[in-house]
Amino acid sequence: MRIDILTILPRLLDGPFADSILQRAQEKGLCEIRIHNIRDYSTSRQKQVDDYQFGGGAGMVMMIQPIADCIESLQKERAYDEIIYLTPDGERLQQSVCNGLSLKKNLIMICGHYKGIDQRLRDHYVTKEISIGDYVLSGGELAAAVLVDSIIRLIPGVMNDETSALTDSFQDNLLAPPVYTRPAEYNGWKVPDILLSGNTPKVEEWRMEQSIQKTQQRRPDLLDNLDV
Ligand code: 6GU
Repeated sequence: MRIDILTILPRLLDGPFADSILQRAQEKGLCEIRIHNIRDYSTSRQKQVDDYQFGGGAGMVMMIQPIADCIESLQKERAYDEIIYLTPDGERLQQSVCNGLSLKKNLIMICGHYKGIDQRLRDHYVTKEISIGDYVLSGGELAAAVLVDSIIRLIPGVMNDETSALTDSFQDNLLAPPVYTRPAEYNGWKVPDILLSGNTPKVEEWRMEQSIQKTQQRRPDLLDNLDV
């Protein structure tokens, strides 16, 4: 998979992809993440990327030209499955969206700033608009990092234990059960006996019960579209 990210703050994205799972995924050639500085594509003398909004009002708008030229130059090289705009007024991200995007080959992500990008970019280039939750960030970069992470870890071969992505919270609309590791007793706090029993079917049954109980308590909304 290849992901091209368009931003006016490329340095914000240096960190998130340089470590751990995302770094290894790139080294193994399972994904390629390219950051593009939108300012590099501005044809204006001052490398302008934003301007006042028509109709007046506070806040700048990101201009069409630099972003359109960047997208078109990328499209000359390859076909893109989705052009995603990260924006608080997009569709709220959930696991099913991550699962779907993890099957794609080429993605573009556009990080918005200020009042956002000129609506004509959304009308003519953008194919998907995503928000990562009901709160406002100062720009789309951190949201793009979240989205990339959530997608890349699902690509086969990226995680050490491939089954572990399948047992995440949300993967079956249930929250994950509690987990324990050694020692079996610490400070008098014991690990549930069932986990030490070696009885795998009973352990699985217990985990499922715990998942359902936790989901009922914390996220009853998830149980409305349960498919177990
Ligand atoms: Cl995608 N962008 C910004 N600026 N804020 C957000 C968001 C995105 N998702 C939630 N809040």
